[in-house]
Amino acid sequence: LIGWERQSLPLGCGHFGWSVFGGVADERVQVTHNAVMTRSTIANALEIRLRTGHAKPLGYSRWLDVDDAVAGVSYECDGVRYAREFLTSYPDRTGVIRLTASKPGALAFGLSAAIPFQSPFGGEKANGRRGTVTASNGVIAVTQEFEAYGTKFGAVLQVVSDGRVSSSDDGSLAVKGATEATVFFSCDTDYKLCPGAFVKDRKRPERADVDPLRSASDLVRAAVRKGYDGVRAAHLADYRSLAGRVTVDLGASRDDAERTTPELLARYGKGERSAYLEETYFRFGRYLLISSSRPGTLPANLQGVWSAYEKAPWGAGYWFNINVQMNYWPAFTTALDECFRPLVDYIEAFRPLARSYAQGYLMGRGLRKTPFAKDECRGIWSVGIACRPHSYSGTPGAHSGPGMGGLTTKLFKDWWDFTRDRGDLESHVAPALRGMTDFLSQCVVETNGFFLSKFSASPEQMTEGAWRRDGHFYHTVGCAFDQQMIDENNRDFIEVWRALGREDDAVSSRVKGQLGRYDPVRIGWSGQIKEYREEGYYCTFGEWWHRHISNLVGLMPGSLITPETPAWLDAARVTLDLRGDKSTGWALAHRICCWARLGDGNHARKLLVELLTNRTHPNLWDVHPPFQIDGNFGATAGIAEMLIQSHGGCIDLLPALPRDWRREGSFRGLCARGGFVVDCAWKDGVPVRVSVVSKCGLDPDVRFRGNPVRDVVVSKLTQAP
Ligand code: FUC
Repeated sequence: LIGWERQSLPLGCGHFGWSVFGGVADERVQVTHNAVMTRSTIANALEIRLRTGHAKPLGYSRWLDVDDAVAGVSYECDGVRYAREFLTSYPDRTGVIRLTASKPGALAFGLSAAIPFQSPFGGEKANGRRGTVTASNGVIAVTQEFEAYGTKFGAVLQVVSDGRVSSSDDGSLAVKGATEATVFFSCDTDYKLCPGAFVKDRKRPERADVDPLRSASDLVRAAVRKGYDGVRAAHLADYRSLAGRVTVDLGASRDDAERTTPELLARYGKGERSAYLEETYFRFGRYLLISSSRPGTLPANLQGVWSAYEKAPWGAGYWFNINVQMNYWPAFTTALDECFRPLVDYIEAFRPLARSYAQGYLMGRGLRKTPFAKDECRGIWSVGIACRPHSYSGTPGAHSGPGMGGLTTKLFKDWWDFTRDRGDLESHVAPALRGMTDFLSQCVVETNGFFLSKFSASPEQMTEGAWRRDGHFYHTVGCAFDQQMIDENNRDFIEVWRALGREDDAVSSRVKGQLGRYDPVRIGWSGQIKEYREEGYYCTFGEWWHRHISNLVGLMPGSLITPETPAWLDAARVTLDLRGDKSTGWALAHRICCWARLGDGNHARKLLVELLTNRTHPNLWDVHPPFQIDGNFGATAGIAEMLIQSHGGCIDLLPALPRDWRREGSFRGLCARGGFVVDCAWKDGVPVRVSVVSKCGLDPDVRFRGNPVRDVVVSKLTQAP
């Protein structure tokens, strides 16, 4: 596990993920499929082994090319150079390993697949797992069955080679006398993303009417027919069409491009800063999102689509008190809005259940007396905390308040703002916002002239600190997290409703009566943004260095605290200073974004340095600990926020450019709200060449340090509506 976390190279096509180790004698490719679950946790799906028996390699190298999403291994052994290339293809739902030897006939290896963590059915926990691995005619077939939700999994590996391929009774294949060989792989499950997927207790979820082994073998057969070159070409065209939209040049040195990532990281940790490493981290963040979240797949979970665990930490779930939303923070600014679709599909699938929970919450907390009318809270989704492919946990409570819903709506509002796609606005954004607004606007109670969240909790903040046994989650009324996110959500809904030209209805009228009285930001005696209304000095309650900075969600991802509210902005700075610069992976990422929004590039960079020095594995995965991918995504978004922002009504160029990036640099393809795609080159920290593509014909208002930027080349793809 430690090797997997720190060293393996991730590849993925959303449907499944591969972790490639690059072993010489024994190559390991670990497979993850996010629907493969034991009870409430995603588990390692399959282990592929490729045994060469090679020893004492010379000139060994392994790599992951994030511009092409291809990994490789190469070394020399007994005078022969061996090479392997690995890729996973979204268009073909296939993984491919291509092996070659420099000497004709020198390539020989064994190929096998093993089902990890099998356990008997019928135990008390009903958590059995079993399966079969068989081999014949150059094909390995794997089937698996999970007792927990009855999930069926199928995988196929087929070898095509110019050598001899033989199959053995133990389910493995052997290749001999070859010069080249290609291993084609695919897998599938009978998971069906639909309301019936979410079940309580030990009920059986609704299943897709597919035989996963059959669909895996159909996919492999099609890939074999297409051939290695065909699959590779389709993969490159697909991957590059997303990855190639954006480039960021922070002034990297050419020498650094010749160094390995672990070496760069080690030097960086000792104070040798590398813009190349920072650029790579940014590219890697986008790479991970493209590899783990594509239309038709499950969303990226806490580990994206990579899990070698038997029991993944926090169940590899979708955690709605910041983690899953943070996964998608880079989606819009870095031009990957397609990658957001899986979260939309997922959320929409559990609406009926979420609605019943929402009703239970409001009635249970005395916030309403009667069940929902037919059209109330229709578009709602999770206000629970942890969700998984088959389970959906409850309502606000325990450690997080209803403001969680606003964190999700923010993504929907951004989806609309960045893409301006009216079809998505009508079918997805508006219903989602309306449903959540309907719910959140009922979570509040009029108190001393304010509308305050009656149950309220600032995510996971504890009295007496987490380290004390008698510490407990602090429950209150109207904490900053809930008030800010309810306020953001309600304003976003009104804006979207207006954009659609809709008449006032019950929800919008209620909201209009409440907006302006949520009192989302209060300043305390330390000059801080209070986390709690009853707080005096900073941290009257809770942990001083708490990882969540939930009193700043109106700064990021929200748009409540901006240069238009200077006193709040100052208080946000005080709060961040008091909270300190040490934290866990994703929490550092949130701080990077916040400092960027405060316009303090040097401080944002300081935290990026902290993240790369103390919270990043040699393979660039983020460390919470354990490995948690939200930090990769949050920091990628943070780097984009340092270069461009647009939440304040204009396109703000280089709002938080750190000293070390100032001399010369550029970005291409970053996006701004209003449907803009922006290129910008700078010298000595000042934009020198700026061009904007306006996708829906709006005129961009481009600013640098608050002043309009002249000489912007604007091209409009359509006329403004
Ligand atoms: C939130 C965080 C934890 C962890 C978990 C998955 O609850 O507070 O630190 O990241 O999600």
